[in-house]
Amino acid sequence: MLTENRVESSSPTNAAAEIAYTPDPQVREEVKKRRTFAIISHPDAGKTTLTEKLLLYSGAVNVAGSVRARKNQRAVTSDWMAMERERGISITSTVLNIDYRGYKINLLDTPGHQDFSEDTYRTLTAADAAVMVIDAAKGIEAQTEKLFKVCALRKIPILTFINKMDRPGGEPLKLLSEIEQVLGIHAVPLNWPIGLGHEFRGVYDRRAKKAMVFESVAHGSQVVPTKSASLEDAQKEGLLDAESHARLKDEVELLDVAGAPFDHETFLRGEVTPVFYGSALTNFGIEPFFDAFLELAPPPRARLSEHGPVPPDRGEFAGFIFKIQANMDPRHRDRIAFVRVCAGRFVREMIVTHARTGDTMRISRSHRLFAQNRESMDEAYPGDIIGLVNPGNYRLGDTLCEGKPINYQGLPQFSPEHFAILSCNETLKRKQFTKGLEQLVEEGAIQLLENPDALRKEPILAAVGQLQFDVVQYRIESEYGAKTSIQRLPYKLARWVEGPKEELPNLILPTNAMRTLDRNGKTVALFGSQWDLDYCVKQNPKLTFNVVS
Ligand SMILES: Nc1nc2c(ncn2[C@@H]2O[C@H](COP(=O)(O)OP(=O)(O)OP(=O)(O)O)[C@@H](O)[C@H]2O)c(=O)[nH]1
Ligand SMILES: [Mg+2]
Repeated sequence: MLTENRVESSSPTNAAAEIAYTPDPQVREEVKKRRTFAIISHPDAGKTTLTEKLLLYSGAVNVAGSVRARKNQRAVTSDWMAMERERGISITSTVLNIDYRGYKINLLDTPGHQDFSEDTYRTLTAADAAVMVIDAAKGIEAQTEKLFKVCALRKIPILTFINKMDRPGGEPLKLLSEIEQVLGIHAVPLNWPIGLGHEFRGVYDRRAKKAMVFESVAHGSQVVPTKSASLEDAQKEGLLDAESHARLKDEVELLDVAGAPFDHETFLRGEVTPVFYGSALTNFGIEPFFDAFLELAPPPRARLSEHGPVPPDRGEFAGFIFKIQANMDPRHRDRIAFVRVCAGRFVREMIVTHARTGDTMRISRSHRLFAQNRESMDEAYPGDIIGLVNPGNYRLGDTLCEGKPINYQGLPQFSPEHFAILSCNETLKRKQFTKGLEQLVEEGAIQLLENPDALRKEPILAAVGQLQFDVVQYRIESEYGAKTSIQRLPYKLARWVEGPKEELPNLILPTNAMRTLDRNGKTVALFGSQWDLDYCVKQNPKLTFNVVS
């Protein structure tokens, strides 16, 4: 299982004292304006659709696209990869940089499918808050629960958007108690749906005490016309008929009497989640949700390094690489390293230290990212995400900084559970094949092993989820032009073998296990079952078998 195999360094809210610093007033002002958050959930709950609508409401796009766009329809911005558009699912996380109501927002749309959760988990490390999307008809689904736990562990504040209220089946009160029971967090509705399913017409904002009724527009591609009125006047002003008005008043009264009030501090500690109902497809409830999000979500906070938490408002720049992606822009065909700025001011042409290697370098090619598009970025502050052209020396988890080198806490690591041999079908395309594979490994799209005892040295792919194999094959063909074939191997577990140097060659493996080497030359044993692994551990008392390297 994925979560059990995840290994992460200590929590970001470690109690160690902050490192000494002098606050920079200009950086502090910029920090206040930043909101960086990830949208998470089980597949298909509507993350990408919600993302697109936030772009629409911020004015970043004029017409919202759809996930499964027909011929002359616009496709969504954040599913930009060919395979994502073909399958109608998100495969890789996307960064979108938007300005809205004076805030600088970095929005991270993540893939829901568990086979791509390495990417989702890494992206979450770059977020200061999360929006958890729930499909109203389906309730809390498995992957949402897992991702919720990761956020809870990192104490990231979570807002809940209950989506697809336009569909029959979502019972608002039941969903609230499901959140509380399954996830163990208090849920406080900050708005309440007016009508359900086909009758879903609007939301009641409990804090502003205002009813909002929306008018639908074709395909939800534009901002929807909205009428609002106080609860008392909603009928008089023609928003609601007598019956719905009476029902809404009853429901609101019940909530006010029965529910605990919302407390912002408790939310920031991750102990309560504000809940919003809406429909990303029809845009009903998007605007009030977005506004509340800006009011509630926190600006960037101190982030843990090996020297303790580093405050964001110091003058010296520091950031870490949480994602690498090759070939985003077909015009450039290069590799972009995504740097989350965590402290200080970044300016283009700045000289920074690469903390892992100790090298210093000048950063001249820095970009602001909007899905696959980019523009030059001259300046950045905590919360921002910079796209750097990666000549090949950056790795996932690396810290870049000014001044005394620091290393931000590491990215989560995963133990692969699926293994396969990948072969290149065309001898003449061997070079492209090797280059493609190397770059996808650098992205963390797949892990690579080799069998030192095999006669033909063919790469062994190691994945957390099998769909990763499909992605690698598809991308090596479409982005590097080499057709491949794949042969699955019968192993289910990988263990990094460690111990005294002289003991390693004495490793005794059961017959249905395999000895391999990872890219750093470390020994990795692959096993067909837990039983084989347990047996092997007993046979080799001087060696240890670790879940990750
Ligand atoms: N009826 C209805 N359908 C919706 C709504 N929001 C999204 N959908 C549909 O649900 C499907 C999945 O939406 P996506 O936005 O791709 O979901 P996702 O959470 O991004 O999925 P992954 O990224 O693959 O995990 C699409 O067909 C959407 O059109 C909604 O509010 N109502
Ligand atoms: Mg998606």
